[in-house]
Amino acid sequence: MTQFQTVPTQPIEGQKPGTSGLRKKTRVFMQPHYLENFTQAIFDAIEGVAGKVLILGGDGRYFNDRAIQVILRMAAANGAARVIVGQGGLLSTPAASNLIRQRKADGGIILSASHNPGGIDEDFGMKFNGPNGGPATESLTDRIFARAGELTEYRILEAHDIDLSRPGTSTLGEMLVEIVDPVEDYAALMQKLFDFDAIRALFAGGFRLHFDAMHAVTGPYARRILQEILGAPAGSVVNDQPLPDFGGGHPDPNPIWAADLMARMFAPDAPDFGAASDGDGDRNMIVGRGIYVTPSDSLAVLAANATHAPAYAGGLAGVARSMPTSRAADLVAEKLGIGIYETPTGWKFFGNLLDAGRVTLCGEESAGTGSDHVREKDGLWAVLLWLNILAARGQSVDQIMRAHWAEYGRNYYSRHDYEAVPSDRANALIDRLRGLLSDLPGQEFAGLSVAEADDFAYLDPVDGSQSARQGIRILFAEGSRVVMRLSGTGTEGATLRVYLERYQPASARHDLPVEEALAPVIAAAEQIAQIEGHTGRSRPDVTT
Ligand code: G16
Repeated sequence: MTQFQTVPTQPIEGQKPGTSGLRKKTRVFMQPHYLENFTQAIFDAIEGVAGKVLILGGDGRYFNDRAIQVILRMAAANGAARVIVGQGGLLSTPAASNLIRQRKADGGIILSASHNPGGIDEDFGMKFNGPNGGPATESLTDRIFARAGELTEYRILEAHDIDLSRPGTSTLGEMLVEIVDPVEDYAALMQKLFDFDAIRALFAGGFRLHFDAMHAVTGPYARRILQEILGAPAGSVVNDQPLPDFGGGHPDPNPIWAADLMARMFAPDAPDFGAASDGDGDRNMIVGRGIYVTPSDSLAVLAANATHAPAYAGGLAGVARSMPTSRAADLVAEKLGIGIYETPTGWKFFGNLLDAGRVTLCGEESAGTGSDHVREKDGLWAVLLWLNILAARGQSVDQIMRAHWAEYGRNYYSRHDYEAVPSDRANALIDRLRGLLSDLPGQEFAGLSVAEADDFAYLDPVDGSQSARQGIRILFAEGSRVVMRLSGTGTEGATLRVYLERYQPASARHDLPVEEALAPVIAAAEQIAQIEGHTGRSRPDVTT
């Protein structure tokens, strides 16, 4: 016999969603009432879940399984009609977005701290996606935060755990719990978008792939799609077993955290194509034999070549990129004569543009690329689009990149991260910069003259909503740029992100080491922002 309880509680400080949901140390989430309060705040902020259908899953990190049982019992006590859960509690973020759309659900809860490490002493996270499959808008996350700050009780069922290990349907109180294969619907969607026959022929011809799933959620997806359906040889997908601590690593697909992949792709016997994805499967990293493709360049190349894939054969409506992402995609959009949109950091800002049909592709410097097939960035989708393009063009990644730079010019790009900086110091740096903005134009730093400087503000062209203070932009007269902002996804102190970009036109040499090409921009950023003085660090903790 199931019984439901109303449990008295009180607000817990700090339940404020950041760039992508609420991310905290796992032990913070495990505190009494913490998960329950935030879950009830979500339910209340969407005007209850009575009679509604929800999708639920996560990236398999430590506490994923326990959190799912609690959320299921709370959904039942709050009157939800049905919750669809990924088998084993697993759903990648893009697969969850797809399920919300396919099943016409009222939304979904995804448990993940993305690329942050997992484990009892590492990070946990939770985000809500709406009926369009996309991340909660800022107005909804504001409502969730407000509700979390005034909660006095939550509702939960007293019941046994649901067995998540086998597909099928059971009941929890009055609510139906449907356990589904997390890969099936997603794989079917990919099959509709891309030319699987061409990719199959590529592998049949001996093309060698190395996909690093980083012991995170994409393992089962990549194995099924790349090996079982497309015929990449067994062993092409490595680290394919999702683990609660991701094998002790950071499931962050970039040259630092995917160092093994980089070593493999720069070795003499390197495969033709290397890729990786992150904790929850929405990020991607692309590496050719001996060449790393920056996420900003990847977006530009995908935009320029998307018509090779059946889903995009009719052309793109437009392209959107987050403001700190390089302007390489802008050059492609200009040439194609399609719209280009610049949004604040955070996938949630792409949702309105996608829903309104203004853009087809979106991308971010933080290793995220996606399209209107779901409302999240999608790591495996990006890998499959690259494979489709490689199959269609019959060229290597290196050849494609060089041809692209020759046609459009090269936007040298790098991001410097200063992690776990005391928040007061990081805020002081940004506040000081804000105060300097109006005086910067016309001044010269490291030989670069400032043309414009502002704090990026976004006016959503679809719903008219405004988002201010989204990052300091300093544009130099010869087309270089520095952007500085504080990360909204960290769990310790503040992370200062410094985004550096320098354009070399189509006729210039495009084979300089990135640090060398960017040297004047790096020096100007230091002179303007006094990074060392504020952070006490003479160099970034992570450079990507
Ligand atoms: C999240 C967001 C992205 C954002 C990234 C970095 O990615 O979904 O839109 O670009 O964080 O944000 P920040 O610079 O504020 O740390 P993910 O993959 O962590 O969910």
